[in-house]
Amino acid sequence: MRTPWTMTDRKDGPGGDTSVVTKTRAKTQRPPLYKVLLLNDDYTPMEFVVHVLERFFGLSHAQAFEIMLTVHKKGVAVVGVFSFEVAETKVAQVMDFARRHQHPLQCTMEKE
Ligand code: TYC
Repeated sequence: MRTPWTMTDRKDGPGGDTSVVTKTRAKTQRPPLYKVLLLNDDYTPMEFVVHVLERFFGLSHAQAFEIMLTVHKKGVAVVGVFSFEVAETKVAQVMDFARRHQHPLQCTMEKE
C-alpha cells in the first residue's frame, strides 16, 4: 500500500508551492507619427490656403480659416498628425496643388 502523504512530498514547505509564474508579453510598438506643417509666405492668397486646408485635410471652413490665420501670424502651424505614409501623401498633394496654381505655398512634415 502507498505511504501516506508527508512533509517531504511538498515542494516548498508547509506553505505549499511558492513558485512564481511569470508571463512575458511582447511590447506592442506604436508606429511613429508625423506632424504636417504649413508655412507662411507673402504671396499665396489667404483664400487659397483655406481651400487647401478644407480640401486635403477635411477641415471645416471655420477651422481652415483659423489655421490659415495662425500660419499667417506665426509663420507656421501644425495642420494634422498622421502616419508616415498619410503625411507624405498630404504634403505631396498640397505641394502639387500649389505648384499647379503657381503659388509658393510650402508644406512639410516632421517626426512628432
Ligand atoms: N501670408 C499670406 C498673405 O498674406 C497668407 C498665407 C497664409 C500664406 C498661410 C501661406 O501658409 C500660408 N496672403
